[in-house]
Formats: sequence, structure tokens, C-alpha cells
Amino acid sequence: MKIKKLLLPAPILFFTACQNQPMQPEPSYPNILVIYLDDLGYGDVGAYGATEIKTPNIDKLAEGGVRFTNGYASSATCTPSRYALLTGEYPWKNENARILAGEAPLIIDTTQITIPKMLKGKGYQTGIVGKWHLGLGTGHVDWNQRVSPGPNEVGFDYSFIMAATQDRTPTVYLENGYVVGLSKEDPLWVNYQENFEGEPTGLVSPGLLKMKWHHGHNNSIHNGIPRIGFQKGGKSAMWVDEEMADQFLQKAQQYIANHKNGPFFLYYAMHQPHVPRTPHPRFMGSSGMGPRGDVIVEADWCVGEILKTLEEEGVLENTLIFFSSDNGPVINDGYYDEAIEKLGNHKPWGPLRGGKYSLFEAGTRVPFITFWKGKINPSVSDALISHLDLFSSIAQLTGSDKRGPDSHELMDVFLGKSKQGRTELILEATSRTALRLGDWVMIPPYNSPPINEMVNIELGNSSEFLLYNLKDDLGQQENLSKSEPEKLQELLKVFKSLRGEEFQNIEQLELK
Ligand code: NG6
Ligand code: CA
Repeated sequence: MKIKKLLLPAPILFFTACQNQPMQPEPSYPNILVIYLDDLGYGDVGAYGATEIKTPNIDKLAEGGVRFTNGYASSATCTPSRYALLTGEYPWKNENARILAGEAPLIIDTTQITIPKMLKGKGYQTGIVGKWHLGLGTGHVDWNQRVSPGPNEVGFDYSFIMAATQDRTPTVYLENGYVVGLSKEDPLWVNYQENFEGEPTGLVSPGLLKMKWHHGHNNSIHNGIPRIGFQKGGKSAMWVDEEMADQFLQKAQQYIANHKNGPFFLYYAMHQPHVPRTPHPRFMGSSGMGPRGDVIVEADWCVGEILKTLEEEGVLENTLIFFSSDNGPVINDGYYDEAIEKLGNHKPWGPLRGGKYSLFEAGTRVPFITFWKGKINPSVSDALISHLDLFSSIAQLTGSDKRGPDSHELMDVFLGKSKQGRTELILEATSRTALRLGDWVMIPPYNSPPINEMVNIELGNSSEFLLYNLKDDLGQQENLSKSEPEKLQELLKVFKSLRGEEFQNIEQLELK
């Protein structure tokens, strides 16, 4: 097993490295780079079957690494997925792990163990660049002071983030807790309950908009785009949406250059293709699919640039890369941006049913790739894996004795040496849960509407139990709960044992 080799005591590795390359001592452990997209669907990537959109750089990762076909985000929305990724804990165990407002308090306890904290214990430098969306402060954030606690208090030595999402206020970057470019003369104020007097909103000033809102998104306007949440002031700090990709890329590249002597852990949390989709002008029209396609092309380009940076800095062969997305795809998530009109034959969900917010497969099954030049042999793996598993697997790789509560040790699977993934996984979508067990999925009955009409996505809600055999029915068309009662019982038993007491009488529960 190669892992054993990696677990050689540091001095031995160091000595070996010195013998081979006397000028450049190698770090004992690999750098770890997590490239995490926002709302990228299973079918949005060439390597996963997309033909109408080109993603050559992501495809390069897939072709040179392990491309997982059963890789899952923990949840069908952002905050819970990101919570699980960093903590290795199921998001439904933390009642605050649901889509957060831009002023929501931090939902990771500062005493809680996280991947970056664990890696700091192993001598890593740790950084995050991009979307945070895990809350900041303890309530009533004053954006004109250092905002804390945040990423720097849960394990990141360096952070350059947007607080929540691109469609939420405040529309500013924060670097190590400070709003970037903020002037004392024009302080920044944020409110999610009411507007500031005299400030225009998407609702009352449609003439100021360059992008129209479809649902939600009619509060404060910045850069001609109406957002969720109100803000006032802070003009010198406001980001330019169209430059966000370049901004995050540059910071990520700088981080790599500054820490090339490693080992480093970099969480590069890109904002594409979440709404509002605002490609840089050089990518406008690049996909023929409107802004949603264009920002995927832009994101793919960013991935290529990051790979180049790793190569130029001489660390590509010593960097284990995880590539994935926080949840499944959505076409109209609240703005008129031609995503529907120009979709053509492209299927962001690939062969799967549902999408973002859904308990059906497309909600949580996402592109999931591992890449490590020279260390991973290219392959396709159907092993069942989750973002949850990064924690304990990385701990395994780096010899840490820490583990994530719901995280499995699957480094051999991530390195393509084994296909023995999980046997079971709880899937979550806006606080509803389902169970994947082997090739089967069971979704308990939920009373909520079966379709979210606004986004036009089937949510997986039904008055009866849903049971699918994904091996024969990847598109979840045939509900076998009646014809396979024993299978249903088997899954129910596991579901109950994983979800605990509250779900013991699930047959009688009126689930919302
Ligand atoms: C929803 C927003 C949606 C998106 C989502 C979060 C409305 C009507 N919809 O509430 O546009 O921002 O939250 O997406 O406001 S996520 O990927 O960060 O979870
Ligand atoms: Ca998302």
C-alpha cells in the first residue's frame, strides 16, 4: 500500500528528497488543493458526458485522475454541504446548517475540529479563497471592525472570501476578517430585515437594473444587480461581479506561490455557476448558452490557470487535488439571465433526476475528481463517496489521529487503489433526508410540494415511500417501494439507525 510510504517519518522523507534534489527539500506531506464549484451539475462537465459545453481543463483532471461516478455532496444546497466538507459531520446534525443570510453568525463552533485545524496540527499552512457561506461573527456583525469569528478562527491561517453568496449582501470581499478597501468615511451597513432609508431596491427601482430578478433578489442593488438583503455605504469596498473570477484566481495563485515550500491546504471555493452569473467580458458569448454556460467556461479556464501555477511553482507533483461542486444544478435560480432560453440540448443534471434543492440524485450527486500527477493512475471509479470523507481520508494520509464524526477513511479509494467506498450515505436537501444503501435509494414520504415551481425542479417529495434501484434505473423513474417491500424494510432499518430516535416511527411521522 502506497499510503504506508507516505507515512514514513518526516526526517526519512526529507533525507530521501535531499538526496534526489539537493537544492529543493520537499515537504513531508503533499499539498492539498480543494477546488469547489458552486451549483455545478453532474452533467455540466465534458468528462461527465456534456457535449454542448466545453470544459477541457476539468476534463484534463478527470482524464489524469480518478473520475468518480458516485461522488456526493452532503447536501443539495450550499451551507450544509460546505459545513460537512470542512467538519466531516453530517449537516443535519447541526440545526444551523441551512442556507444562511449574509449577516448570519458562524455555524462552526470555534472549538470544533475542521480539516484545516487538523492539518495545522500536522504542520500545514492553510488558506481559503472564495465563497464562505458558513456565517461570520456571533450576530450583529459590524462590518467596519474586524469580523470575527470566521474562517481564521476555525483553522484557516489566511482567508480571502465573500461572506455568503454572490446574490447576497454584503457585496464585498473580506481578507482575514477585514472588509477589503473599506473607507472610514463611508462605513458599510447591512440589514436583512429592512431597507435603509432612501436606498434603491430592485423592487422599487427597476430602471436601475442591468439584470432583472425573477423571484427573490429584489432588495439592494449593486452593479445593476438586485440582491438578497439590504446594504448601505461601503462604496469603495464593493466588488465588481465581472472581475470576481479573476480576483479569486489571483488570490489563489498568490497563495500557492507564497506557500510553495509547503505543505499547504488551499480551499479554492469558486463562485460559478451560481447566480448572478456574471462572466468577465472576455468570456461573454463563449459558450453560446448565455451567462450560465459562459461562467462554466470561465471557471474551467480558472482551473487550467491554477494547474499552470502549480506546475510553474514546481509543486504540481506534490499536490493532491480534489475537484467537486457543493450541490447540483439549477437553471433559473432567481434572475432572468437567458439560462432557460439558451440551454439548447445541454443537460446540467446529466442522466439524473432533479437538481439543486432536490432529494433526487441530481441534487447531491456531483462531479467528483481526484488528481495527483504521478501518484494517481487514471481511472473511473463507481465507489460510493461523499465530501464528508475528505476529513478522515486526509487525516489518514497525513498521519493525523483526528477523525470527522461521519467521515470514512477512504484515501485508498481517493487515490484509485480501491473501489471499496461507503456502503451507506444519508443524503440531505433543505433539511429533508434520504438514504443511499448500495445501489438503492430510499426517500421517505414528505408532505411538501413535489415541485419547486419557481426553479422548476422536482424535489423528491411524495406521499409514499420512494425506492429506486440506481443500477437499473439511474433516472429514478420506477418506484419499487411496493414491489420490493423487503428491500424497503432493509433501507428503513438502516435509515432509522443513522437518523436516530426521532425517526424510529417514520411510518407514522408527518414529514414536512
Ligand atoms: C435561495 C435563493 C437562491 C440561492 C440559494 C442559495 C431565493 C428565492 N433563492 O434562497 O437564489 O441564493 O438560496 O444557494 O432567494 S446556495 O447554493 O448558496 O445554497
Ligand atoms: Ca451552491
